[in-house]
Amino acid sequence: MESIGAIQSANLSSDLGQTMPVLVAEDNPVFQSMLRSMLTKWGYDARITKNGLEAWEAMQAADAPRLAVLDWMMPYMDGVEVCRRIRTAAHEPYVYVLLLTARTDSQDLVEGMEAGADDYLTKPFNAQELRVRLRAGRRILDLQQQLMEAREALRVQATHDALTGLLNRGRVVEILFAEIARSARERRPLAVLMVDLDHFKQINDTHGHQAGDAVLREAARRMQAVTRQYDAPGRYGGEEFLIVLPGCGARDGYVQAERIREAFAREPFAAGGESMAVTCSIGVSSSDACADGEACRLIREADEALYDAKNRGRNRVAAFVSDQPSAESLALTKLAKFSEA
Ligand code: GH3
Ligand code: MG
Ligand code: MG
Ligand code: MG
Repeated sequence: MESIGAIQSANLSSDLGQTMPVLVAEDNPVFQSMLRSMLTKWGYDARITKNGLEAWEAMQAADAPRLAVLDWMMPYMDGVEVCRRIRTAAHEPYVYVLLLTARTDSQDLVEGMEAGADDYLTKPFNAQELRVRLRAGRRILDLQQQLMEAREALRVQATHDALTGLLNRGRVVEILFAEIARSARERRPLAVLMVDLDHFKQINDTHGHQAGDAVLREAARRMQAVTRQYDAPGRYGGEEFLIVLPGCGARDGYVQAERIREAFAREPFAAGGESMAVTCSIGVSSSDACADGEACRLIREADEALYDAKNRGRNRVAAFVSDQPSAESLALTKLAKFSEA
């Protein structure tokens, strides 16, 4: 018996030290100060409000407590209504609600629980009972937290490339579709870059596959370092990367591609204790006035431009030039000739 009691109190004392915020809504000053001193003693950060309206306002804050002890009978708004509002707002993370009441009728209990309360305690209550019920609430919240973290980890896994940490092909193409729709709506330009490492097979053959992997990671890091936060670099295939540049026309896309090319060529890569020169070729396509559903065209044109950059000797940027070149694409061709010279 004694050992069980000892284990239980050891468990309970673990709620000391962690100051978990608890929202308290209680209009009676005696209960208010009682709750404040009990919760503080148990290691909670008690945030006392004096009525339902104050409690509901406190729950709107970004860092609102996830554990709430609500008195039923209060002026302005009762605890059941606060609870109903919390549930209607479908708070995430979940808010665990413990209702306090002097009512004992089982019909009252039904009403309180139906409003979305998780638990119920009748006044006057036993302090230890409140303490263990709060602990039960915390266990539920911990489980929910773990569930949310697992869900988030799965989401990251499903949308990111495991080797480089960049967006994966599915996600970056999805973003391209969304950004095309947005730029069609907002009449903003959009550029797409297709980046391909030069002679990457040789790197694998000479330094081994693991060094090749390290080069891919470093390539991803350099691309991220020079792209804006709202640009979306993704791993399109083995050593090919697709970058969506919202708001960039042909010229801005070209400049951005040059920046990436330069970030590769500037300094040798370190992989597997060795240092090696790594370059990339980049194809640029763009649309000044996107029409919905142009994703395939932009990818194809970036690919064609990339092919052109490879043919012209690698470590260079090429912009897609259509059969009927616009003044801007002609200027870009000149710019490309100039930077090659
Ligand atoms: P080019 O300049 O024409 O692009 O030549 P390349 O050698 O880069 O192109 P190629 O398509 O011939 O070879 C790409 C190589 O990339 C072949 C493949 O083994 C390698 N590769 C693809 N994915 C990975 C990966 O995840 N890790 C490593 N280490 N190598 C990869
Ligand atoms: Mg009251
Ligand atoms: Mg390659
Ligand atoms: Mg390739």
